[in-house]
Amino acid sequence: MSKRWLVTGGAGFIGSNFVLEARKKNLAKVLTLDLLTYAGNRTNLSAIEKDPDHEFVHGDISDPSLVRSLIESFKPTAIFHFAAESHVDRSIDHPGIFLKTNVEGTFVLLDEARKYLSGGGGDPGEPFRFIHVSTDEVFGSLGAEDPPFTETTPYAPNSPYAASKAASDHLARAYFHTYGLPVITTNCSNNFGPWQFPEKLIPTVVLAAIEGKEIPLYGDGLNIRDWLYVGDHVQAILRIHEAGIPGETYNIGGNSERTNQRVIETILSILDQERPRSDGHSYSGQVRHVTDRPGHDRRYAMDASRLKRELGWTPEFSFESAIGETVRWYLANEEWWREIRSRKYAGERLGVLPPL
Ligand code: NAD
Ligand code: TDX
Repeated sequence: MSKRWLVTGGAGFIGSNFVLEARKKNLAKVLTLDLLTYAGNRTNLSAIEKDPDHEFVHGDISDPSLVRSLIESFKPTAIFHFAAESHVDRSIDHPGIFLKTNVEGTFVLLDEARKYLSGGGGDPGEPFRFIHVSTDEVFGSLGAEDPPFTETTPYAPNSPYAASKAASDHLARAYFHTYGLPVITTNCSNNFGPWQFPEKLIPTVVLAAIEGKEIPLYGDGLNIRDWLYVGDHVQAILRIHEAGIPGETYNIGGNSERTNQRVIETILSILDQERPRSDGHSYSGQVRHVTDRPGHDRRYAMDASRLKRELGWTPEFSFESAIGETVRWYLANEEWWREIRSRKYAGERLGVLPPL
């Protein structure tokens, strides 16, 4: 197989969905580099545990000597960079680790890729690509009547997480313009699906509901996110790797704007059908309005028309069909999330964060 992909963050939510798809379709040999922070989980990749074309390395993207030796020995034809600290609430409490991983880690990867290519590395038959996976949050917040974000919307990050991702996007851009590193940046909206860590809205709601706990809805519950099924995000990234233009950026979105309140109502009505409460009441009685997230962006919406028009990508799943599948996945994979919940994971690495 001539394609060799170095995937960072491949034990996390989106990265593991990507690695599993790449190996299922035998698209490339894959080397996963992941630090296994509280959000990383080798179990996500257990289906390919014995796959001879997948290798897992436990390590930090901000360690230049490790990254250099992996690039020199594996000789990737592409780097897919998913690794990040990804949770906005945690970035508010502990911004430093977001700068370390998202900014410094991205810098190390870009710089080692540059040195590898400028030193004669690379495969003449396989044009090298560095796919930098980013977010809609770099664009800031929209008002109710504003048009969705496009690739030319100015950056206006509002959280430490968004600022760290914006900084990494700027580095990616600079490495293309200054050194000609063939970087493509993708900015995607909110993902959902299997293996999403139970700190994000959708798994939080499912698990709190079935455990009989209060379901926290921040502020007035009318903040809007644009939801995309993770499998559609993975397909978009594969298509961009195949046909995207180096130096360009592509917005990825589901055209599925929903208030948080509506997302929660949809999940709870699925649960009322699939796993009714023993007392016969609806789960909706467990929802509680809680203190808002500081600096909480009001609305995100992505205009993904460039990706559709130029590269022919369209999402396959509607929010309604994929949310049902996702809720059922969490119901069927109780062992996965119970194991996560039983860990004292967060404090162990960061020394500060309380367990969820
Ligand atoms: P996640 O938190 O589930 O997974 C992140 C992974 O990165 C984990 O496996 C973790 O162990 C690993 N990691 C963290 N620090 C590392 C380091 N220093 N070195 C090596 N590995 C490290 O995140 P996710 O939701 O899968 O997001 C993946 C990427 O997609 C991120 O870059 C994120 O910014 C971006 N993104 C996410 C969403 C979303 O809705 N989840 C939307 C748009 C973009
Ligand atoms: O318990 C909750 N209650 C609640 O009302 C949680 C966890 C969230 N919320 C709200 C905050 C947001 O408006 O739900 C919305 C979604 O929250 P998150 O799941 O934390 O996602 P968000 O902050 O929108 O960021 C996500 O999408 C963009 C990912 O975590 C980022 O990594 C990605 O870049």
